[in-house]
Amino acid sequence: MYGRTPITLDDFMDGLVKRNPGEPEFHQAVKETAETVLPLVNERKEYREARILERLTEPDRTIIFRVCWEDDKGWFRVQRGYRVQFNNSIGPYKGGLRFDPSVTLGILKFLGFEQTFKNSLTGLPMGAGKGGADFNPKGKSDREVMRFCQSFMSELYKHIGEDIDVPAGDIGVGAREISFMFGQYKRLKNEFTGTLTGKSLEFGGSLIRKEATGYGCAFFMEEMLGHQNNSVHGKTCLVSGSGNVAQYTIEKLIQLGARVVTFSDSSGFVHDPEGVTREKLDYLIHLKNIIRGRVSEYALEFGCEFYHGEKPWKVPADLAFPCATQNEIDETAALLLVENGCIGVSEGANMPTLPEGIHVFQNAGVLYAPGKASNAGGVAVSGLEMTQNSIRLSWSREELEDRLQTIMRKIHDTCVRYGKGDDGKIDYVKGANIGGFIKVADAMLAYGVV
Ligand code: NDP
Ligand code: 2IT
Repeated sequence: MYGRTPITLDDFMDGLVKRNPGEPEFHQAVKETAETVLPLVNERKEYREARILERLTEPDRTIIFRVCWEDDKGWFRVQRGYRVQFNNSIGPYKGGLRFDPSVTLGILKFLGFEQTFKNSLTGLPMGAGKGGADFNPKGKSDREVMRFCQSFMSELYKHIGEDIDVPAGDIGVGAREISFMFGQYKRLKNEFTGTLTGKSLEFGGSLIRKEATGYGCAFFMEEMLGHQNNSVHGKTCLVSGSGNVAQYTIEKLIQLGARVVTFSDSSGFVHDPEGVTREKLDYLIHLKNIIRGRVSEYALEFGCEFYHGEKPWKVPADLAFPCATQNEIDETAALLLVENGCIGVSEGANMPTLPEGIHVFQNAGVLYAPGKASNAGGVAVSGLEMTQNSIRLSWSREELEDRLQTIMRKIHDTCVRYGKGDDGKIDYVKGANIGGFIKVADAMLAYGVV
């Protein structure tokens, strides 16, 4: 019986798939982690007997609710809202909200599971959660988004709180959505607390939060290259996405002296061989955040190529930063990147590389950082926003960027500590998984059977 004797990965996964049918992204995320963590669990009797991995893959609680709202034409709309409170062993549930038509329970479970390890890696006291809705903010008026956010929060507020569960942004949830949701939360609870992060600066937000995921993703690449006496400076970089994470990955890469030649949205990608400059990035940020337009308009404005329906991975470059969504680099794309000379991949998105793609990178000796390590900067500064809210003080931009950089360096150190092989090569997947796992597992052990 499992617990007394070791279990194989196949048997563990069979059980998980049976218990969670129709959730392929969740299966994928768990398998990627179990591959490196299960040997440790099998080896350490106390983890095995406490069935830590089974407990870690079962969310504490899943809340699913109806969200009704009225569109500008007066029609009623019905959406499904979720909050997956995954694990609060080391702190209040913490993680983003995603508004996208593709949102399902399985997607949010994969994201919540990843968040458990990511939040642990930051070294801050944060448990893990994820939520959202199958609502598409694209093409909606500000008033429609406001009505949706208010209706969504009218249910969610019952389940969250500054010491219970602290949501933030993710795909489709940026400053506008967080503001509407915080306004409604404050009204319903009649309290002003730091229950959401990613707030605007006027009402409790933190400097650097909006930049944090992207900056952290670039810093992590700088750490990996620095470990090999190399650097981002002068490198040609591919970025995918053009939202929050992509924008500030590009900004930091430009500051570090790299040349960013691609970015994308769900319609296709732009190739700008001369590189995105500060001025062009300002145009892109305005285009995506204010006009809410398409990246093809950048190509028209600056006379470069737009590739409809394609991803950027066929463009030759030194480094790749997938910052759009899950499963955007398959085996073919990974092979193409390697053939074209790519030496490093730092994931801004959550699980953007398929397992076959990861194996291609690892076999080719590419420095490959999984999102739970390389995109942890966002939630780390969310943690710092919670601290500032609790002490009712705001730290300076310099102090926060310094703290962010230190956290990313420590996450890199953790990956090296747990991921270094006998040949001296670093397996960042193993390092991040084991480094994130131990703290949560030890806390769960200490609590006994809960
Ligand atoms: P945004 O909504 O700001 O941007 C998402 C970007 O990805 C947009 O350019 C969007 O294109 C594109 N995109 C979305 N879905 C698809 C798709 N199916 N195919 C191709 N492109 C797509 O989200 P974020 O930048 O916040 O999030 C990006 C990724 O980073 C996600 O994986 C998220 O989970 C992860 N992440 C985010 C953090 C944060 O702090 N925000 C922290 C850590 C990870 P379009 O404009 O056409 O919709
Ligand atoms: O995936 C992520 O880490 C996020 N979307 C950010 C979570 C947060 O709480 O800031």
